[in-house]
Amino acid sequence: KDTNRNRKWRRIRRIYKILRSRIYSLISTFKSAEPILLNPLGTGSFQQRHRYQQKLQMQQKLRRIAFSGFVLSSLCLIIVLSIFFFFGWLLSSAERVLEVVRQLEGGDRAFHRDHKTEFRRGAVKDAFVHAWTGYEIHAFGHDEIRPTSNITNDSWGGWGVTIVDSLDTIIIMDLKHLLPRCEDHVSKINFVSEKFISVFETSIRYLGGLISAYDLSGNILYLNKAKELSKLMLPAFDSESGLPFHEIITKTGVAGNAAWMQGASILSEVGSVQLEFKRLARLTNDKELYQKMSDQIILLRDQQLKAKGLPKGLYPVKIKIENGAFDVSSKVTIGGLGDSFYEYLLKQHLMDPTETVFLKMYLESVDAMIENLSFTFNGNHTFITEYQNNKQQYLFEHLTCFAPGMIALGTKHVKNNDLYPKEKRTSHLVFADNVLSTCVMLYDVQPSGIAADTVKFEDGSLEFTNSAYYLRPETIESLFYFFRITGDDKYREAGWRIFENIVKYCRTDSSFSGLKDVTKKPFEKNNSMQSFFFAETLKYLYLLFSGPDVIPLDKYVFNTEGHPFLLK
Ligand code: DMJ
Repeated sequence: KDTNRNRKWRRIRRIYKILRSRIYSLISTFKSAEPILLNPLGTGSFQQRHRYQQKLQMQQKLRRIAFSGFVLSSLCLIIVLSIFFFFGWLLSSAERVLEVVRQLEGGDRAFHRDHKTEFRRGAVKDAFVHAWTGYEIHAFGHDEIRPTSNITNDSWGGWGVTIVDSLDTIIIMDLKHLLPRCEDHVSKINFVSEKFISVFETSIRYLGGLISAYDLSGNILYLNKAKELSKLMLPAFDSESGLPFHEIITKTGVAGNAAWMQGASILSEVGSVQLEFKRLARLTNDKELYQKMSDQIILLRDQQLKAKGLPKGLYPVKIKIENGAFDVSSKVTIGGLGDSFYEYLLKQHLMDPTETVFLKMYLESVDAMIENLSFTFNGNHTFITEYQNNKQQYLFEHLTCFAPGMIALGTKHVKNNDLYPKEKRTSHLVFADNVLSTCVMLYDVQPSGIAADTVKFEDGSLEFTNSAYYLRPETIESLFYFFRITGDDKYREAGWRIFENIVKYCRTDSSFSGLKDVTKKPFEKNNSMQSFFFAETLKYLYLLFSGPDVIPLDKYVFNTEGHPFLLK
């Protein structure tokens, strides 16, 4: 029977025969090509036949050489490959390739370097150099330059906070020629002061800056200076509870809280100096200091559990320094006065994954943020609000925009799957992404393309309760984390838009300035450039346009002032 199958086989056989005959005829053409192409023997003159014979011999010789060359090189290749194979070279390089593939699969596509990204990275570096040059010319050694009047400001201890806060950015941006002058300055700083200095700000900017510069460069000068400063600051922790006072006179060790605080301590201040002192404790092998820092946070957790009427995971901003008790009538916020306390819960766990208590506290807080503090504006913009005496304020601060980045970091870099299962990570990441898109929207809606500091979401409209811009980093910080973690280019695009507008409206002849009002033209400048513009805003922008090999997130953790510490 001429079935379909038989017909198919016959066709295959026919194709095979055709192919075979084609190959044979090709080979025979090649074989006969020689005498046809050259002069066939037996015809022509003696000289012609002689020339032909010579050519033939030469051709045969060449063929022999080519053949033995081929055999020899194949043998060599086999020998070399087997040597590499036995010494594991091939294996480890395959491992490296696999690692790249794994990262790509995890969404980390930042490996692709392209012209546009390199250009943007260069533009951010240029902005840093522009701002730095102005500071160097007009204010070197002072805390800050006033960017429009070019006079100096010294309200951060007067030790040149811009220099210390910028050291690691200078190293990361590979602007090392700027370092000798900075090092000379750092070596001459005398941290003994007769004036009160802020414990929190000194810790995150100076101590954090020095530790990070040491972690990135290994230059012992920075570590020695960090030790010198921390020793002078330690009396600030001599309170009944062990929690740090707000300010200290380093000359006398006298510490206390400022009058404006009306006897209370602030959550973000007492709860976010731990990362700096813990990293230093590791570098100096001071286990007691390390434990002391952990104990402060445990005390706050115990006091939170005792406080009445508070949702689990949320902490009011005012605290009694004597025992860490919370003033439950004070507000709960993830923005200013609360922010970095939550950030340091996660980061202390990343620093030491065996301290699971911090992970538990952190996860409770994120859950509580979603449950109690988050709202949707006009159906599609998620924001995190403040709450006081059981009442939501519907206020959203630029400062809160660090939270999406923090959450994204946790979803990727917490190793403990039992406490942080996959489904929870996914829902947290989705929430964080929604909040980040609100942060970006708040830039995009302004005529300046720059977000206001505080906004109130009210009945379908936005009220800008503080329309200034202080060159803050938080949205850019979150864009950086999101790009690193998802590899989605939209985060880079948003960062670039923000950067372009900063250059357009904040750049002065000598550096960059904050704006008094981002909602109204001509976007008047406020004559202020805080050191976090160098330490965070420009650093996170630069990292946004860098590959993941620049400060990899599994090797470093950033303090709240953008200073990366080694995780070891
Ligand atoms: C920085 O000094 C730190 O990030 C701090 O934690 C709060 N915010 C400012 C920058 O806005």
